Amino acid sequence: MIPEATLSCIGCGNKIEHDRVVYSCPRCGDLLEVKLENLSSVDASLLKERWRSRPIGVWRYRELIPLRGERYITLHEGGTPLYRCGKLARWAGVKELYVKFEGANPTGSFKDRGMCVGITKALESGRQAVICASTGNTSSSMSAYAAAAGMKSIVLIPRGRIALGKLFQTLLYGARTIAVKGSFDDALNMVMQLRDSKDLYILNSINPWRIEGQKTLAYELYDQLGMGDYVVSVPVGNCGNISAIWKGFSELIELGLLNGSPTMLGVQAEGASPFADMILKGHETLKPLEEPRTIATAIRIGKPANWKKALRAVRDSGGTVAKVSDWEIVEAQRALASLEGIGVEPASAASLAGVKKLVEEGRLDRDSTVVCISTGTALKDPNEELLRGIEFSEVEPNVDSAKPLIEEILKP
Ligand code: AN7
Repeated sequence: MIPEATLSCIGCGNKIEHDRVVYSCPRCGDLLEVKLENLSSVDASLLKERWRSRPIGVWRYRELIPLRGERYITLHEGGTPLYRCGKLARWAGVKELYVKFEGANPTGSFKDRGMCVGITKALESGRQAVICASTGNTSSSMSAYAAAAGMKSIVLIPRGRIALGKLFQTLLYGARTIAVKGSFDDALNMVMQLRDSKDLYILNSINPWRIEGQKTLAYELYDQLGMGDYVVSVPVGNCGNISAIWKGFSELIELGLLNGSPTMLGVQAEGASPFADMILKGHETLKPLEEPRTIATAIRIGKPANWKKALRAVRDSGGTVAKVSDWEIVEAQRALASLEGIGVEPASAASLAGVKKLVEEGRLDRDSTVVCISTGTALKDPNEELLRGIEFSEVEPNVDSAKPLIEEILKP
């Protein structure tokens, strides 16, 4: 029932024993992935039966997450709602639109899916501390899961460039936090230079076990929607999540479970779009961006570590990419909240903004069914800039001074 697993290099195919702590191919230096062998010979109907007996969430799918299984660290991640959004479908100009609300995870973002698996693996490794670089959500999530697992955690964040809510969470859950006078890319570079430490376990998304947790989003879509002919729109920063979701779909296809073929759409902010630019220009390699800029701080990333996996996700699924402006992101954030009651942070709104933009550009069929991945909750980033142009009134503390305002609002 449980398939064999190896760590496999996406470049040269080198196979490594899956219990080794290693973040890139020792032979060629390329990215590693956890490879489930012979999936096509697994009894998929038996698998489905087991899944059905468990609540929806990351661990429902534990047969396809090849850990030792002695102990799972969990805060009940995954199992997030999938909303069917008629008003947003009209707003964006497509036939059908769903929002997968990852903000409902324990620390408020999709990172928890990968972190529960990553921290479980970190415990298995016997190392004493976990470490990551982060634009804020990874650090919040890692800090919480390290607390749950009883491990030390160390976080490197770009100083002054992460949302207040995320800084608060990271500190509150107890990570030792180091503010780097530089960018996220600088911080990640620093973390990677510590890769040979025998005390530290790195939990950025170059760690293939993070991807193993995050791929369960695809499994959940299969369980929640049943069919597979949809466009999945994902905000792209370090290129981990889009790669993970496509890995999940690929495995379902290999298992013979998925009817239809999902298409991946990767959305970046205009000022931080090295991945989208690579694809739009037809380049084969990514050209890093020195000074990425966007209001969506979570995806303010100039040198996405997982771009090769993401390129595969877009190409193999027949998908594409989109670039959206900060204002388009803010508009999408407001539409999600005010039309459907779904509060997301700016980076999360990029997925919806990208769908609207592609429809306007004639690159996405209006007849499409779309799933927008909303990666994190609105409470992460309580930000005056994001409220610009939204008014509220102040009155004296008596009802007579409020009445004219209320009458004004109630006017047909
Ligand atoms: C809300 O937390 O990179 O393409 O350090 O927080 O997998 O990087 C966050 C990324 C999308 C992009 N939406 O995902 C970090 C970090 C939100 C995010 C992304 C992030 P990847």
